[in-house]
Amino acid sequence: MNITSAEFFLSASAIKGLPEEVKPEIVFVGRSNVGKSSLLNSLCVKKGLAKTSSTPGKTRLINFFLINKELFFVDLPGYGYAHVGHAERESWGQLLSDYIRYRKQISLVVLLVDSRHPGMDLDTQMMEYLEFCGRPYGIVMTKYDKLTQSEKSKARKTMESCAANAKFIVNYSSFSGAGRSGLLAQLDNYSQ
Ligand SMILES: Nc1nc2c(ncn2[C@@H]2O[C@H](COP(=O)(O)OP(=O)(O)O)[C@@H](O)[C@H]2O)c(=O)[nH]1
Ligand SMILES: [Mg+2]
Repeated sequence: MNITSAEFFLSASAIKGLPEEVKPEIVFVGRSNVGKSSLLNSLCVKKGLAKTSSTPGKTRLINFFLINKELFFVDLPGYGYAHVGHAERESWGQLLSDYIRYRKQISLVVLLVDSRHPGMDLDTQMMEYLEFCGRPYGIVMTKYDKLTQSEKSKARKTMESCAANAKFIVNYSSFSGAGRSGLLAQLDNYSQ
C-alpha cells in the first residue's frame, strides 16, 4: 500500500471510547520502548505523528490514526514495563487484551520485537494469545540497524523458529527506512 494521508484520529482509555466508524484496523503492539512510535512515524513519513520517547511505559492509551481516509493504524499501549508478576494477561493490561480479543474490525496485528532480543517470554506469550484469539499476525524486527551482519542472520533464524505461524517477518530500521516498502507491501493484504 501507498500512504497518501495519515492523521491522528482519537485516543481511547477504555473500550467504550473506541471509534464507532467501522474500518479495517491494523494494530501495532509490542514491549514498551521497542520502537513502535518510531515505526509508525517512519511508515507514514510523518515525524511527530506518534510521540516517540526514550522513557518507557508512558503511553497507556489506544491511539487511532486514520490512513488514506479508509483504514486505521492502531497504536496499543506497550507491555512489559513495570511487570509485577501477575498473569501475563494482566501485565499487558485489560484494555489491551480485551481490545485484541473482541474488536471485530481488526484485520491484522503487527507484533514488534526488538531485533536484539528475539524470542523473549512476553513476546512469545503475546503470539500465543494472538493465536488463541484467532488473530492473523506478522512480526516486525525493530532497530535492525543496531545489529552486526552475523547477529542479523542469527536473530532472523531465532525469530523464524519461534514465530512459525506468523504471516510474515520483516526486518526494520526506522532510522534508515530499511524494511519500509516490504512492510507496506504486506499490509496491503489487510487494508480492506
Ligand atoms: N537504532 C535505532 N533506534 C531506534 C529505532 N527505532 C526506535 N529507536 C529508539 O528506541 C527508543 C524508543 O523508541 P519509541 O519509538 O519511542 O518506542 P515505543 O516505546 O515502542 O513507542 C527511542 O530512543 C528511539 O530513538 C531504530 O530503528 N533504530
Ligand atoms: Mg510509543
